[in-house]
Amino acid sequence: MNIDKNQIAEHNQQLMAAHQRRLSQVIDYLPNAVNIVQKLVDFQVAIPSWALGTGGTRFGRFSGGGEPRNLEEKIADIGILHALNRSSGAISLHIPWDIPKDYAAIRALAEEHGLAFDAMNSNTFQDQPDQALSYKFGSMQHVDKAVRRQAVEHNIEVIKHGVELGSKSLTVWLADGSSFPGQLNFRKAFQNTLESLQEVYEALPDDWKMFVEYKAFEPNFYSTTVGDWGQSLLYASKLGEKAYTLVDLGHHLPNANIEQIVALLLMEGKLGGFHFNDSKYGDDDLTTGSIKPYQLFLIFSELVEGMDARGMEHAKDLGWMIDASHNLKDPLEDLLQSVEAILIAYAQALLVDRAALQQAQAANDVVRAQEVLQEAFRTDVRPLVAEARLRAGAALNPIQLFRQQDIRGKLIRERGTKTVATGL
Ligand code: AOS
Ligand code: ZN
Ligand code: ZN
Ligand code: ZN
Repeated sequence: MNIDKNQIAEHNQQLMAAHQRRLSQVIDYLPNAVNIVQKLVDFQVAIPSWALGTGGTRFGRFSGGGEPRNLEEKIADIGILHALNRSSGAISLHIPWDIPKDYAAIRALAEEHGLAFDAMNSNTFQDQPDQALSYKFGSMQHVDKAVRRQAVEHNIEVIKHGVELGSKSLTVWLADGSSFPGQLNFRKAFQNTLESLQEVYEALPDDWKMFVEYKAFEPNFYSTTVGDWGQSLLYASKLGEKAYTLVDLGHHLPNANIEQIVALLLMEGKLGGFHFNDSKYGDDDLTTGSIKPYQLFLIFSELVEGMDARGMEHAKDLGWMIDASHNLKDPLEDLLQSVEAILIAYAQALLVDRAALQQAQAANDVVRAQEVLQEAFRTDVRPLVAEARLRAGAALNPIQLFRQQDIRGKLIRERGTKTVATGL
């Protein structure tokens, strides 16, 4: 199942006149529009292999059909996304859900779709059928050294798979923690985890990064051993210069000021990557930008300001990924919406008049500072995002083309209605 260039060209032709009209209105009053469009073309958001199927909740799962049944089909799905928007040019794998049987073939397939291999993800939050020791009471924090050793070895294994594929980073998300007071000695749990992470860090190639992802709660409900950005930063600082904190938007306690967290991590040179999603309550993993688009913009505003201050390249120097689950929507349509929301927030952040904001801050002009931010947030940048797609050879309206071509219908006919994508 491939989308060919003619289908995209035909679709774009139909929408061209309306697009040009909307674009010319925006370009009229945005002096740096051309610049922004190029930055949008360059910006790529990785898609995790586990976001291509229906996630469900612990109460049930309602399969949508046509879901990818193996790594090859997952790559094909992301190939579809990337053909439609030219902004999803990377895949993030999860071991053991995505163990490649033939590295060369998998690399060639990804290349065919223009996809790179983003961060590798390890899994010590589940027991696998052939596993010797259980992670029921944690992995890297475990009181038993043999369990910790098994978790370390698994992570080293994941790095090896990644090296074969050309990935350059490992994301470690640990479910470790406790559900009841007294269950854990916090200090020992921290030290065991640090020691385990150090052993994995030792095995990291020189040009790799390690991302330490934090999460406030779930699956553990009393304490999490990497529970917030302070704990993650402690680990990353103690590990060394190849270790960074990873921010998943859904992993904070309610109302946390994520934009401030991002600003300070960037200041310390310790922000490594992002998992985008949105939520109203906890780790809901809803479509990015569907609940709190203003927060997403404020986060991007800090990212742009902080990265520029450090001379970082927006598109290359942080790992950008979506981490979401789909209970109701078609996963591919949901991912198209998420990527669009990310690009919109990024474009709005690029619009912020930094000089005016600095002036307002220096003068304690609170009203002006708010005006400057909201001027950017309230600008309709959708024509710029669409123009970036047009220039990159993608579709002006990816979801419309996805539906016109009945891509889900074709996938269902090819793969069947009762498909369960491996993973979450
Ligand atoms: C879990 O809550 C984290 O967000 C992980 O980043 C990710 O969802 C998990 O590793 C998927 O397996
Ligand atoms: Zn995550
Ligand atoms: Zn999560
Ligand atoms: Zn999440």
